[in-house]
Amino acid sequence: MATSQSVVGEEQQDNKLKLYSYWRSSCSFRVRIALNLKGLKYEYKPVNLLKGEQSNPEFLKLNPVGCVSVLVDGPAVIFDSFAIIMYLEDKYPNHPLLPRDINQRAINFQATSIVFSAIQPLHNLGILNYVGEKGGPDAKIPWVQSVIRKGFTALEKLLKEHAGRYATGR
Ligand SMILES: N[C@@H](CCC(=O)N[C@@H](CS)C(=O)NCC(=O)O)C(=O)O
Repeated sequence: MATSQSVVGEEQQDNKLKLYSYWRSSCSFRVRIALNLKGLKYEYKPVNLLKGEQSNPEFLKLNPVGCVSVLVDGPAVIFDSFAIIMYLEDKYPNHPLLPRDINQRAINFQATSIVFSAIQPLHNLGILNYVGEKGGPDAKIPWVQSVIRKGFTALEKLLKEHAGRYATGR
């Protein structure tokens, strides 16, 4: 996991981060990407969503919402991938994830917000199970497609003027 850039992060890190995560979860992917871009080492704590481990009482003490990811950094327990990434950005400023320019930052926050609030949570496991219960198993895929299509359409409009090598930034 560590890259050659991780040396800087390791020097600054005096206690080991713990990440409660599930390999196939997109929320977990973004946190792992942020940790790796910053070159931070962490201990991986798997939470198997398919086995319902997110609802275990011990896990709910860390995240009362019952979702991954959760980051534990010494006494700090942080849940929600956006909150975790912003915490990492503040605490470990090496290899910054955000541009300095406030207008460019606002573009990043808008893109983030579309993914965090208009796409991903509308088709997470809990919601999909609910849609399946109420509308039957065939209702799931059209629901997911409609949510993703709407969100990606918005993302494309937002990023049209800003994308380069990356979604925002050249
Ligand atoms: N806004 C939260 C959403 C967390 C979330 O929905 N996590 C999903 C995995 S991507 C989860 O744990 N789902 C479990 C469930 O729905 O029971 C974040 O970005 O961390």
